Amino acid sequence: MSLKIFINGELLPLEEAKISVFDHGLLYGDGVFEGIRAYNGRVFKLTEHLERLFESARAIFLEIPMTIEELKQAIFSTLRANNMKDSYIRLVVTRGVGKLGLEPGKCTNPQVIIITDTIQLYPPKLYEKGIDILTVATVRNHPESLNPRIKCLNYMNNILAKTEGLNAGATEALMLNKDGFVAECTGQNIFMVKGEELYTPHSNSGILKGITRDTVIGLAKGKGIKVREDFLTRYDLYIAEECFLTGTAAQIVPVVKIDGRIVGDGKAGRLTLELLKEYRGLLINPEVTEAAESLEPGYSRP
Ligand code: PXG
Repeated sequence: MSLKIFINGELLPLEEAKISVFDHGLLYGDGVFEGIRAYNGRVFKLTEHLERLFESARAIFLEIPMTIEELKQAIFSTLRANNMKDSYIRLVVTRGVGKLGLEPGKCTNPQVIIITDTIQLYPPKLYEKGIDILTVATVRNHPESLNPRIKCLNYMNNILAKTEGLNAGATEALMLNKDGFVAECTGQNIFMVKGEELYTPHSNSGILKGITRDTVIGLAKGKGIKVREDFLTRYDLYIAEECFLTGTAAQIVPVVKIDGRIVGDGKAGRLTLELLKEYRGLLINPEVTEAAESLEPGYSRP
C-alpha cells in the first residue's frame, strides 16, 4: 500500500499526489511549512507548531484556507490513513498556482499538503558520542531581509551553510548572524552550559524560535536552572562546559567539538543528557501531546 498524502482535503496515493509546476511554492519558494513529530500515536506540541505556521503565513501575506482545528483533524486523518504512530509530519502551505512573475496576488489557491513519513536525522550513537560542528562563512539571513523566524519554503541559506559544513568534514554547520553573533545551526537551535547556567541565542538573534528550544528552556527552568537568552559569540561557545543542539527531528544532540576545539571534557555533558532524558519523557506526556485517536496498537507501516 502506498503512502497517502493529504492535499487540499483529499488523501491521495503518493503516485497521484502532485502539485502544479506553476505553483509559486516551486517557482519561488513562496510558502510556509512545519516539521512536527508524532510519538506513539500522539502529536507533540501540535498547537505550538500550528500557531507558528499561522504566524509565518501572516508575515508573508499568506492566508491559510483552513483553521487550526481543521488542520489538526487533517493531520490526524493522514496519520490514521497511513496507520502511523511514530511519524515525521511535514505540513506545507504553498502560495498556489499563479502566472510566471512574482506577484502573490495572482495566486488564488494555496495548497495545503501533509506528508506523514519518518526521519532519522543522526544515527543513535551520535546521541552518546556527540557531534562536531563548524562555523561556516554563510551568514544567517538578515532579519530585515528574510527574518529567520519565518519558517518559509526557501531554505537556500541553510542548504548552502549545511553543504559548506559537510564539505569541510563537519557533521553540522554553525551560522552566525549579520553582526557576527552566534545564530543557529542549519536546522537546529544551539545551547551552551557555563557555570550551572544555560545560554541560548536570543530569539531576535536571527534564528528560528524553535519549539524544541522553548521546550528545553521550560524543562531547564523547571529544574531550577537559570536560562539566559543572550547575544553569544563563538568565544562564549569555546569556553562553554557543555553544548547541544535542539530540533524537532534531532531532539537534543550533544556537541563535543566546535571549530576544532573540544567542548568540556569531550563527552556529552551531564546537563545535556539529563535534559535529553526529560525531553524524551515529555514526548508521551498527554499534557503536551495530542492523540491521533483510534490508531491500531502495535501498528507497522506496510
Ligand atoms: N532552526 C531552523 C533553521 C530550523 O529549520 C529549528 C531551528 C528547530 O526548530 P524546532 O521547532 O523543530 O525545534 C529548525 C527546524 C525538515 C527539518 O527537513 C526542519 C527543521 C529541522 C530539521 C529538519 O523538515 N526545522
